[in-house]
Amino acid sequence: MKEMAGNMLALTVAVFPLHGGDVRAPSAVFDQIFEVFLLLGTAVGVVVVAYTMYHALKYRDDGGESDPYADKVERPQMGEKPTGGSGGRKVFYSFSISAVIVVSLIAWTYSQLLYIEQGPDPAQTDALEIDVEGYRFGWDFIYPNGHTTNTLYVPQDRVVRLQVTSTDVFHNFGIPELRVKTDAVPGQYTSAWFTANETGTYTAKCYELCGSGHSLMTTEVTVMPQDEYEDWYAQTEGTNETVEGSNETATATETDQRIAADAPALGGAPA
Ligand SMILES: [Cu+2]
Repeated sequence: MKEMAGNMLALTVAVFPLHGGDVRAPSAVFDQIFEVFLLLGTAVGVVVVAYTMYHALKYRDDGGESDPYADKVERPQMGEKPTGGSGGRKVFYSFSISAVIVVSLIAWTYSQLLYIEQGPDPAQTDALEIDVEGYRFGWDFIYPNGHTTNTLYVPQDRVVRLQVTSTDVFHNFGIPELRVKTDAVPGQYTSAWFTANETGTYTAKCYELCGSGHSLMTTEVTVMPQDEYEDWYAQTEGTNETVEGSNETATATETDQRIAADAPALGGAPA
């Protein structure tokens, strides 16, 4: 029976591939990790502080001469080891409960990060593959039909897989809001993935100091509704927003001008 249900599920997934919107976005995963740690951290803090306060109050020196616990506890004499207690039961419980919490947190976080590392099953998702090329100082995005842009256009609710490389020095491509970040190394491709559940404009940045224009090495990421994206993509066939060579030069020149304007000390000769 269980097996049959499993087969049915596999069949359903095979016939109807997971919609990008059903995939847990990296941003949701990281938000959840943050929330779990915040919640547990707060709980541990509250327990520890409350326990400390309670005992500080209970055993405080109230100025009285007599020891109200004299008949309840046996105080050790100087040089004598304390006796009594509960045979280390409290220590045992606190150690084992802490160990269980810490080990399960590590295991759970690790499994979440493995998911981020590997991404959703490619057989079950209709991912959009985009090549990203970093150069001093900008980004080229190359779509499956060969179309190249300097702004990243992606559809909403679809898994986007990036193959990131560099044509000159080390860069690092990241879109903070979508929780994507990966190295751009010349001669090598590194992959990253994300899904954007909301349309809008995000910012991609370079996260590896790569020269005087590094801080200006930002670009826009535009997330469009799926049908709008299909329309846009259909009319990109055979056209390039960045013509090989000429536009890269234009971008570089533009960046140089921005550097010169923003920070004369960086680009220009000393006055
Ligand atoms: Cu860079």
